[in-house]
Amino acid sequence: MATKRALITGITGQDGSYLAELLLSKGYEVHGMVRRSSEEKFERIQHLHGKIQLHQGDLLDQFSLAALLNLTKPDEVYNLAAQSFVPTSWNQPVLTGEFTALGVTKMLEAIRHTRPEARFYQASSSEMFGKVLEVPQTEDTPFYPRSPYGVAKAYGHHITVNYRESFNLFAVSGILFNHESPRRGLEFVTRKVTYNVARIKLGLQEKLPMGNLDAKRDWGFAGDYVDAMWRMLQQPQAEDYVVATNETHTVRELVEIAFARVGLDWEKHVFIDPAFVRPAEVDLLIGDPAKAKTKLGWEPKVRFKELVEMMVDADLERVKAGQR
Ligand code: NDP
Ligand code: GDR
Repeated sequence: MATKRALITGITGQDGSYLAELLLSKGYEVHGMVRRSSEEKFERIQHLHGKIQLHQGDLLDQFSLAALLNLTKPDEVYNLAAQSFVPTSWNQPVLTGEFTALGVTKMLEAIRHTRPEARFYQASSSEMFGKVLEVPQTEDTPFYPRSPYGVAKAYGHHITVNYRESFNLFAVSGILFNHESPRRGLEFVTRKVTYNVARIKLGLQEKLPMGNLDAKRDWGFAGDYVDAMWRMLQQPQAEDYVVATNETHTVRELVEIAFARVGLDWEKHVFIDPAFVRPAEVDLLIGDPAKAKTKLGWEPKVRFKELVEMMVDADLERVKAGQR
């Protein structure tokens, strides 16, 4: 069988790095789109150097997308690139809309005109459910986004469905709930907690400022979730799927488990700083992955406590080695 080719936007991000590993392990030729930067670090994919091919492009530049599709001729396109941090979306709502919403249309248009046979995955989000209208949330739960990021992702979802129905593209929207790993960005709550717990344990700092400890999330492991993305593109028909663990936990539980892992009492170190409280909150996210289980044969392997402990352990090693 001919080698399959995949193009990943957002390959330098958490999910991009795990997806690239997965596709390489399946024998794919992996191409990644990266933004031009004055300093190219690409830390998350350093270990894949020589195994993947990187090309410059930007979701804001339609021609760069079409050129990349022409060059790489992918069988599968995974659109993971986005402005993905919810609080930033209140400070930069227009930019978030340009990347996270219109960027999807730009990619879909590029596919439609240059590579219509490619299968397309759009990284949609549980943030679209926002002020939830149903518990747990399924593929049929209506959206009620609570941030400019959630609004932009809802646009990305609908335009993906629309291009599938209008132009018969194989385009799917994966509605993924929060997923984390030792490669998670430092500003997201899980990694913020595990990294700072490691620093506190090693005597490098004393206190940890936090926002809303009552917020609830359905947290899974990024390594498990990229496998669901791939499975969606192997189906006979393009459909949308919820990917989640079907468990919900509070930020307080996250903090408790992380501090307990290193034998510390969180209440002696954590304080609430209003700077980390959001203008509007998503209070109770819990996804029902029944369709993914039945149709994709997908199930989460790593559960919440194991995930948090894995991240604390990894951060302890990193901080000891003087890394971030
Ligand atoms: P990250 O923030 O770790 O990675 C985002 C990626 O997008 C980076 O590679 C970044 O590149 C790239 N990017 C941002 N803007 C542009 C642009 N204009 N042009 C090209 N590339 C750009 O996100 P995750 O890996 O965590 O998430 C992947 C996707 O899944 C995102 O779309 C996110 O919104 C979505 N998602 C994530 C969930 C999660 O829990 N992780 C849950 C549901 C959805 P650079 O390195 O140059 O900044
Ligand atoms: P989220 O992730 O907004 O769900 O988006 P994040 O980890 O930033 O927040 C989760 C919850 O924790 C609460 N919280 C804090 N959050 C941060 N970042 N820092 C804090 O100090 C803090 N204290 C409490 C937040 O209020 C929130 O309720 C992630 C991103 O990956 C999106 O791209 C993705 O679409 C969704 O998950 C699903």
